[in-house]
Amino acid sequence: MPPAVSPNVVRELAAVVGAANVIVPGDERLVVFGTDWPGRVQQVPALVVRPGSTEEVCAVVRVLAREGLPIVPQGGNTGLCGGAVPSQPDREVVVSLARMRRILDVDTVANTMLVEAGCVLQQVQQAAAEAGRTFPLSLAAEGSCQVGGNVATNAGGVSVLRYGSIRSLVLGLEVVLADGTRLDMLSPLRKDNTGFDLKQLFIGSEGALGIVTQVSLALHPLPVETVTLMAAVESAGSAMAAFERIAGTFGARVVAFELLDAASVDAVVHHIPGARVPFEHATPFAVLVQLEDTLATSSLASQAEALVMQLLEDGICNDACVAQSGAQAQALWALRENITESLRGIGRVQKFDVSLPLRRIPQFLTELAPGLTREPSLRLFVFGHVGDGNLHVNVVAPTGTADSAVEFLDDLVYGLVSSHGGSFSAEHGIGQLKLGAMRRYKDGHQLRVMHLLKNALDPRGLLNPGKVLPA
Ligand code: FAD
Ligand code: 2HG
Ligand code: ZN
Repeated sequence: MPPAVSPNVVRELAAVVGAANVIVPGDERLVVFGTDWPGRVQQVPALVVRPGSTEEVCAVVRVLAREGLPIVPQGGNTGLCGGAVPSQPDREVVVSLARMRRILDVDTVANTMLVEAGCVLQQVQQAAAEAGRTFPLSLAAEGSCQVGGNVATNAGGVSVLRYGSIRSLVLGLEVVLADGTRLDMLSPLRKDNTGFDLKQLFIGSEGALGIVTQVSLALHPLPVETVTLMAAVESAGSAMAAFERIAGTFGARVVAFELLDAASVDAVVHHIPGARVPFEHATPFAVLVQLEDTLATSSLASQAEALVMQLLEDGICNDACVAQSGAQAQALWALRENITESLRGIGRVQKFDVSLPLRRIPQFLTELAPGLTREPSLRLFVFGHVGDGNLHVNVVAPTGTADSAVEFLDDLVYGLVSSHGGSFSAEHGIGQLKLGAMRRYKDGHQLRVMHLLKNALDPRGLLNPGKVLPA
């Protein structure tokens, strides 16, 4: 079979980005670019191109569009739905943003930052901190994921309660369209009602409407006081009762309110050397809470300790640990942040990233457990950003389990989610792994409008085909 990309086109692309930045068949790195983080999807790209500037992205896209070649934008490739890797082998061109990692401007008067899309999230957090500000988006993949990928997935993470998902932190965007046009929506103005707010369309569009090349971000003041605590609770109901009290008392000072079930914590303790549970007795669930304040007028720590005492007295939690140092806080966070990594090697992991109305969460979990007993080898792990209604339900089957043995899980989990008024994808998006749920559970009228938008912006369907929108 002839290569999908002719040698002349490879030469033309090399003339744009440099020969070292075009990875061609025969180079084993192609397999890495074609494999997603969980290892669920492996589709070797026809080519990988690594542009170093917006102008190069435009030129690359123009060549690929002329040739009718499908384009897969790729950031840090930490996505969990197979969105950043091809959906068919040897035909699609991965455009990696990894070389576009310049911090272009930090403005501490307007509290904004302009970055290239390939900046790794941690790099952006560090640059903000060096300027005496915080860029508060935070997720366990922050050492690898890129701001462009965060925008394309509308990433959430652990600080959504206080700062929202990245949509709340994006002031402007630069995007390259499917025909190579550069769309400049970068203005960081906080007020601009000149017609449709087009940048919003691209946030969460998973590379199917355009390639994000630069982002204007909102910065926030650095907190002067941070409190991290973990509490042992008997049930998801008690976790929600604790949230009601904590959010009722601390309001916008609650950054994170995370749930961890015993199985998830055990997985981390077995996987991460030195990981330790801070409680005397085993507990079915724990909640991890982070509070912060930018004013040092009152002691957040003593208020948090007083509230914890109250929760213990009222029997809402059974044990608690308020971190007394940064190292202790980090150790508590390690129990949460390492769950995904700890589950990666222990079997065939089926991931569900769902959100529910908060009051329905305990009942959802009560109804979920019996449904799983149909396949006795399955193990359930539940954790997530429960304060914003987002649960990560991971079901692990022994390695080598046939797809047919776990097929019923989609119907079970999504059926329950739907019956409780929830969403089948809270923060990870659709990619190529959630298309079935999209077809079944997304409102038909909304799907039709999404197709209209896709056809308007990418009429030949070249940007990330086989993703987000079911055929
Ligand atoms: P990629 O994986 O490279 O791409 C993701 C999607 O975005 C793909 O569809 C791709 O085509 C598109 N894309 C990437 N870059 C661009 C661009 N520049 N322009 C247009 N499209 C682009 N997610 C959360 O929301 N919250 C979490 O708490 C969280 N925790 C995680 C923890 C771990 C350990 C891991 C492995 C993942 C986690 N994720 C989480 C998922 C993932 O990290 C996020 O979705 C992240 O935003 C993806 O960024 P990325 O650069 O790796 O994107
Ligand atoms: C998290 O919150 C991520 O840790 C990953 O969103 C969730 O592994 C998962 O299911
Ligand atoms: Zn998450």
